[in-house]
Amino acid sequence: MNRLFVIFLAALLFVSCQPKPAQQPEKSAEQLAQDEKMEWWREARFGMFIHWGLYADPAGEWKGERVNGISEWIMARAEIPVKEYEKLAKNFNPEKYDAEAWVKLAKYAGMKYIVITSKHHDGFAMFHSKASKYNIVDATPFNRDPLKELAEECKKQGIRLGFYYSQAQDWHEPGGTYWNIEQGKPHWDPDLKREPLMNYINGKAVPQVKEILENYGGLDILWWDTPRGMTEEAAKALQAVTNDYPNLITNNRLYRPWPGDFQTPEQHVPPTGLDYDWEVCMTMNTSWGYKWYDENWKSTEELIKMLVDIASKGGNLLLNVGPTATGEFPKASIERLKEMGHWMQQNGESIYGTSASPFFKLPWGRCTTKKEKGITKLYLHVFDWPKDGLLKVPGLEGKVRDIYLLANPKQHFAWKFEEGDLHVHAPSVIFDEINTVIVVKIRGDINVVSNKPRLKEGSILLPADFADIYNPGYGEHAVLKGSGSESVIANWVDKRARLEWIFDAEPGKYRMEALMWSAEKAELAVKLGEQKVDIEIDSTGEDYELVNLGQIEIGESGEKSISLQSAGNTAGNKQLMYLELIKL
Ligand code: FHN
Repeated sequence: MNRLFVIFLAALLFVSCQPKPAQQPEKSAEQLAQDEKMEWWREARFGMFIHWGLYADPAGEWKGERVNGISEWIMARAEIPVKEYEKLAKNFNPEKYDAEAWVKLAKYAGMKYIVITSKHHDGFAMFHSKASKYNIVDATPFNRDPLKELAEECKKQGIRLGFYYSQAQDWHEPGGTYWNIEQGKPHWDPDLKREPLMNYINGKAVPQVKEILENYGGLDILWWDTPRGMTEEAAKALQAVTNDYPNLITNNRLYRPWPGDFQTPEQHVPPTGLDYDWEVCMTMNTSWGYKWYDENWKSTEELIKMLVDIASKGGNLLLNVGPTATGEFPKASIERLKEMGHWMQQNGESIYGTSASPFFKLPWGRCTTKKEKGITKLYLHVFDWPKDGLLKVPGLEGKVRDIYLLANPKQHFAWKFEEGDLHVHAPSVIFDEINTVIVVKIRGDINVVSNKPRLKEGSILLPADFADIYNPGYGEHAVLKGSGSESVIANWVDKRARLEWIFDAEPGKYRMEALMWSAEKAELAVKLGEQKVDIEIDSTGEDYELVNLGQIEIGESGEKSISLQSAGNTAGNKQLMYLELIKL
């Protein structure tokens, strides 16, 4: 027999002996088209948000007084009359604006797309618009279209571009909505004679959206915002415009409820993944627009860990920069972007095109994963290096072929499987102070036996680092400090923050306790599934104490959740409590 034919027969036999892959439900043509459209966006994981407008000039101060809140809201916060705010345009001359430098820095930081405010709630267009003279080319001495320059640079440097457009709130127009319109309140400027919403939608919003979609070389994203006072009629009029652009990605903020192509958790990271495309939008300090005295900067470490955390849950991060009225990025933003870029140059592979972590919880950090050519790669993001130099990957099953350092693939690590976990023997050297990425290369698929805690005839400990922390968008965020037995939930200040633990349990009656510290008498709402009990706890004094949270009864076996929310304490809005663990 011909040799080639034998090889062919052998290959055929091999193929037909392989176990059949598990049947995946077939995707509809619509889902396939959606996957195709979202492909680059899902792959990107990291983008830059830019909030730039007239508000960069007052930068948080009006008539010598500091105005509370985010700077792009200054017109509403300080109740500035339309005619007075308009005057800002006369002096707006961002001569140091350099689209090439902005794009270059975004790319260096590892960002794959930019979304910039083409018109924020103040109604001022940062692009040349025929639909309204209230725009940067016609109303300012600058006389350039910065968004055109940005679009050209993005094309040149190969980065995707999106425009933010405030479709409902337009504080400049008689028909535009404003923040408390839904409460029946009047616009703060009595001289702005009101008109129906559709006058503004048809007269400005629709024509401007047509302009931005037509004149900027084909946008990749249109980012709607704050659908306050929106009507279905208005949403449909705008949707009719976007319908002509099948590849355009839009968010969920056109109308309420509105699916869009992705959801937009703002100023907080969801504790778990979502079964929909999502993108966290986040400021580096507090304000979106430039505010000269906003020094509440997140550290580069926080930002890198945030990006990794989001990627490990299957989402994107849109990280904001608020340029100044001269057209420059604030120094603090530049520093952080460069430092993030430095980390991304070495570790970007562990972010781009990755999928969510297959693990329930990893006490030392996060995991992202990728599958290519029959190889599964696990990227272990080690935030807290185990002191004994032994990195335990819980419940992992698979044919490990190699383990190495992503920043230096020549550095390999020994491993063995022990008691169902993979143990990576890594010397107790801290490779990267923020986040060391170790790659586990596995042939074929992996299986993970979940390390979800299990409560059965006895006790269970639910440590702080197994809690999902639900933080409010704006306000103080409760945070996890440390890991394993040294982990603690700190900065639990906001009453809206909620801690939740998921675990498996058998039926029975259990006494519930929390190892915690509370300076004051406090109230806690404890929820087990739908059962809710309000508990008063005394001050724990100087140190942590096991505090009794009462009895709970579990009727049926299966997955359960316990959540804790503080109803406040006698100390007002100060640190409510610290919590180390829950014990059942
Ligand atoms: O009101 C705006 C705010 O100024 C900013 O643009 C953010 C970004 O997501 N969106 C709105 C608040 O949700």
